[in-house]
Amino acid sequence: MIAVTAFKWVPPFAAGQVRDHRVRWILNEAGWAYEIRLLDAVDQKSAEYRALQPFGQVPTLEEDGRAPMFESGAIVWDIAERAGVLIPSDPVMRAQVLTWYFAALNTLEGALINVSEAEFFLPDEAAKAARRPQVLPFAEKRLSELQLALGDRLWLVGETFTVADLMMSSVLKIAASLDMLKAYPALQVYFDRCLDRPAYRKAVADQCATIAAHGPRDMRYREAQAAG
Ligand SMILES: N[C@@H](CCC(=O)N[C@@H](CS)C(=O)NCC(=O)O)C(=O)O
Repeated sequence: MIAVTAFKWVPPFAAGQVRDHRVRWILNEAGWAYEIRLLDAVDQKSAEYRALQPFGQVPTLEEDGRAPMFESGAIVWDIAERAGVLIPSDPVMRAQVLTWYFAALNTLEGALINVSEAEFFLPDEAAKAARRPQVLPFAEKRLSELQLALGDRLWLVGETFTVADLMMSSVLKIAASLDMLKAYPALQVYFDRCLDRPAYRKAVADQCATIAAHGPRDMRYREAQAAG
């Protein structure tokens, strides 16, 4: 059996955004059964979990007979490859898919996360206003470069949706959550096209259902803090 870790609960701004949605999405695309192993803040800090994920983050992938994995990018690629879905067999196309896959995780995600951290984690409007000029222009530059590179193509590589589009649209969810995509109409259309898939809808609906069924107390934040 395959098990994926996810949080019991996250604040509303993060519901549907937590990176286990990527792993659920590719597993749904592959048609592989899996179970979700729910974590709270105490579990996150435990030595048992750190042995699986040294940084205490989600997601991880555990599978009978295989070494456990962490890093959503590594997990999604591994599943796509083994299931034979969303990665073209042609080596030239495959290399292009890999290139865009890394571009999503390396070139776009960090820039967008900086904005997201400013908007969602800084304590007040003054702190946000001070931070925005340091992070927003760079993220906007990246989005505009991506839109230019995409041009009028439907997908990043070739004629069909690939794992590069899965990862890029998952990263663009960060921009969408910040209301940044509407300034890039072609990217917005591309983004909507990528998410228009049953495997994606189920991934996010399942994550949100779990979060809705729990609350902050289930995360045992105080106990985790008390434990040091
Ligand atoms: N690069 C990692 C990032 C994982 C990550 O940041 N996970 C977040 C949830 S989306 C998390 O677990 N945050 C809690 C923490 O860092 O303590 C990946 O893609 O798997």
